[in-house]
Amino acid sequence: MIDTNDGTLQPHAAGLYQQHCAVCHGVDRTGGMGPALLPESLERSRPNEVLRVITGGRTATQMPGFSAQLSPQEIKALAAWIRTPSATPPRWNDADITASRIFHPAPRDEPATPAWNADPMNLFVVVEGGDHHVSLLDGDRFEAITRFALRYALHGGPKFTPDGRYVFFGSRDGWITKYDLWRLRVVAEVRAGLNMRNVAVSSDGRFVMAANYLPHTLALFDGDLNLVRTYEARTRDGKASSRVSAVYDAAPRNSFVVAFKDIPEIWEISYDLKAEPIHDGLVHDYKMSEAIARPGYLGVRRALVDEPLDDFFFDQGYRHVLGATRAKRDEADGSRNNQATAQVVNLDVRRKIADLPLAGMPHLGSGITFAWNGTTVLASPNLGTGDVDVIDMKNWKPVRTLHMPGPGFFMRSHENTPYAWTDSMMSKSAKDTLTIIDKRSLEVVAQVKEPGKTLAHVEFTRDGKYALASLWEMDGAVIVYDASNFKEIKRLPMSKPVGKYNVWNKIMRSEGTSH
Ligand code: DHE
Repeated sequence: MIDTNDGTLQPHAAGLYQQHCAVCHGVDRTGGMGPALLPESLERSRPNEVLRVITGGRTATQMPGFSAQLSPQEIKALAAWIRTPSATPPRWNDADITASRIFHPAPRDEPATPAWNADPMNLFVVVEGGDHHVSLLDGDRFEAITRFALRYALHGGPKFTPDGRYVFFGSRDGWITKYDLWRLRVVAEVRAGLNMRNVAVSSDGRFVMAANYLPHTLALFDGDLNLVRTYEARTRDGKASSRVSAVYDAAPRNSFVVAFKDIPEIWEISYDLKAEPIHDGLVHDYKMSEAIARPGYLGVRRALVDEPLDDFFFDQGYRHVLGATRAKRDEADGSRNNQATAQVVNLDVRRKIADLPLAGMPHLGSGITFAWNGTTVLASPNLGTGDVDVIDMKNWKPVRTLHMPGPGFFMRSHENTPYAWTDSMMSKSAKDTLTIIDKRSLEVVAQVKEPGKTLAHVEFTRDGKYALASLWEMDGAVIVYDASNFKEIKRLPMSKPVGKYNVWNKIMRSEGTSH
């Protein structure tokens, strides 16, 4: 206990942390066997949840409960203290990244063939958030090939090499894991940052890029997760730095495209060896005399936009970035006014070319595109209004707003099905419902339900004949539906299956799946 200014005795939270927590979560709270406990890492956890975990532990992990060793007052003090910034800002530089790399060389004489008998292009990788495992499913027989433990709190879609053999997973704590789907083993791991958003794999399989919140960096690796270089997420004048919203691979452009949470820029980083030298500024602003000519290869090409983009998406040709800026939280009461702004940026001319007429909180990252009525449309769930917005991508005008039973997070379809599926997982009353939209009529035609449970995140088989959805519960399941009549075919028990990813749909960049 320590004396405070007001004369009360308060538990010494920093001391309690070093005594009870540091061994697993790191002396500087950056993580170890347990996850990082920095304010940035805890942003998504409610205060009561943190108290509950310290008191009672977390099932399916090595986190024990501390109710026998610590008083409720001490637990409260600890829970509050881990939300305060560290006295010295945590460091994660190139040397730390390099030192964190773990590499498992291939066993001698390892054959370059799958160790199982299934269609390697119709596999599903299922991320099970309940106990931090991944299941590999045969997408023809709907049977598990293997199940393995991975890093705590994976987030974002795993990314595949173009041959479909290797997959890269990213965790919120910054770990990237390269896994060999054919030989069923971890190949390499590296910690790219302390708090990471997502990873992207170049379409030629040579590079992996990680987008970080903490530190404000992008990290570029080769295909075996050796660090190539980091990029500081800074404005051109170096004055402001930013968290990175996300990075995606823009295959037809041979480049990575990046947006930022705090600075109004979009970056394009080309991995094309023949990339033209670039001027690190704006095309419409371009003056030869001021040009900073640099080799274009792995250089940063910036587009300045009106506002930072929190969430973004592309057209199928990757000429346009469709981005949304979420309303900032009110500093006094933490509320949002539920308004976003959305824009279309042309990556060739590197500037905004249109506003997107989307109110509420469009979740563009989960959008899909498809042909409709002689044009191509974008359909995107909306976390604010709960509607699905359909936009004509020729003129960026709204075509239809479809009312859902509640706000949803994910939307999916496939070239071979006339239907798109979306969830309402953000709604208390409708989280158990998947809504099915006919892409021809733009009408809702059916719903499937798991009463009282959370049902979300659909992915199709390679041929589009079956839709797999997550029963998003600790004792959950992946449910397989016939995609033509929406009847259940099979259910495979899983521990809170978060997302599932079909190798073929991902490497072929199906228009109905995420990028
Ligand atoms: Fe995600 C993908 C951002 C909260 C589950 N999420 C993504 C991507 C981004 C993103 C930028 C695309 C990365 C990729 O696939 O390469 N997510 C955000 C947020 O900003 C947000 C709202 C707040 C946050 O703190 O991160 C957020 N996301 C969540 C969740 O709460 C979810 C539901 C549960 C979880 O596990 O964290 C969640 N996000 C997912 C999933 C994907 C994802 C399953 C991959 C979707 C896909 O089908 O590709």
